[in-house]
Amino acid sequence: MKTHKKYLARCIELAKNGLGTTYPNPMVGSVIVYKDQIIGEGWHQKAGEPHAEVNAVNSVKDKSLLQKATIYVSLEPCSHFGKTPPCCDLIIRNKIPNVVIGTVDPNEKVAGNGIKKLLEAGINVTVGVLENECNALNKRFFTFHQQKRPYIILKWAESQDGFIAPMKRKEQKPVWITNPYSRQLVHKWRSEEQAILVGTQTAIDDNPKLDVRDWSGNNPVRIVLDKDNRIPTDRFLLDNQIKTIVFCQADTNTNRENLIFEVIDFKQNTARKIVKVLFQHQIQSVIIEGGRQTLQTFIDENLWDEARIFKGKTIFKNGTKAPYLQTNTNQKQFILEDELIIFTNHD
Ligand code: AOF
Ligand code: ZN
Repeated sequence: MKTHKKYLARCIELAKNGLGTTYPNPMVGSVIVYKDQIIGEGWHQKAGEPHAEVNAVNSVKDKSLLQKATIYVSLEPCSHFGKTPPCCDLIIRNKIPNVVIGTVDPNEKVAGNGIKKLLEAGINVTVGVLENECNALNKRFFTFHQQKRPYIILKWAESQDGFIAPMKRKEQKPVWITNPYSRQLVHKWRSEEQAILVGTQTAIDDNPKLDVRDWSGNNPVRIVLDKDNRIPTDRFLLDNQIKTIVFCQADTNTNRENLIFEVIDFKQNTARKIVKVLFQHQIQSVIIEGGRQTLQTFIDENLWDEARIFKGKTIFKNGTKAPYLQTNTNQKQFILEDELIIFTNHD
């Protein structure tokens, strides 16, 4: 069991190379072991491209060893024809006698069928090694498939005295509360999520681009709430440059290549309605970066999984109060002089 854990831990490590690039697929890592030596490794890099097991098998130099080897994989090998053929068939075809799996794939198309197929082929299958860690690795993918909504991260920065924006603003520019390192970290976070969401007032006041210019990686899909069509068309968010979903109340706009308008009724359960539409768009994760009202809406409807809050050194004395979040557990760390507090909303 200890050896199994060691190799599964390596699978997780490999899988993490795909953070931010595998959507809508999960991050998966795989290692192939013969006589307690790793003879092959691989991870899933991008949807549409080979799965982890395929890359691991391809990396083995002496393919005759596969018949005596064990393949470790952080997620149940797939049994279906998706964008790529089933990994189970690959394992069976190469006569790999032992398969050790981290956790069962929650995707309805797989969900135990992979394990069944391997067992029926007479393969030794072990399931549930480092299961919690493998579930946590794909918290976004699991939330999406099991709860039929994206994984939701709330993010804001507040001043030492608890404000997210000062009273008066001279120009349409965000007022930075945190230091440049925290700011870069935020861009890294953006690159890790599939989508980023802000409310109307933030779009108007800050004119944000919501891209990852301080980090390398994919730009998330932008999502903006524009209930009353108040956002001026010259704002970056409406520039049609990055895929952007605009939630509005009345359909007075026409979709453009990268600009998609979604009509919802904002009266009640707004957050619930938004996440339902995002699920239909196959969005598996979203980071919500403000403003106060938008963040509070998701908190009040208890539709969030993580809150990442920066507390800067700045003092505003007055302004927009930070959202109200009642919770007990937290992890604290410091990014230079800024305090970062992370809350998780697990039941
Ligand atoms: C695996 N190994 O590395 C991954 C798996 O459209 P496809 O063919 O890429 O299939 C996507 C689904 O396959 C995805 O939703 C998930 O259920 C599974 N992902 N499975 O055996 C992998 N990435
Ligand atoms: Zn597969």
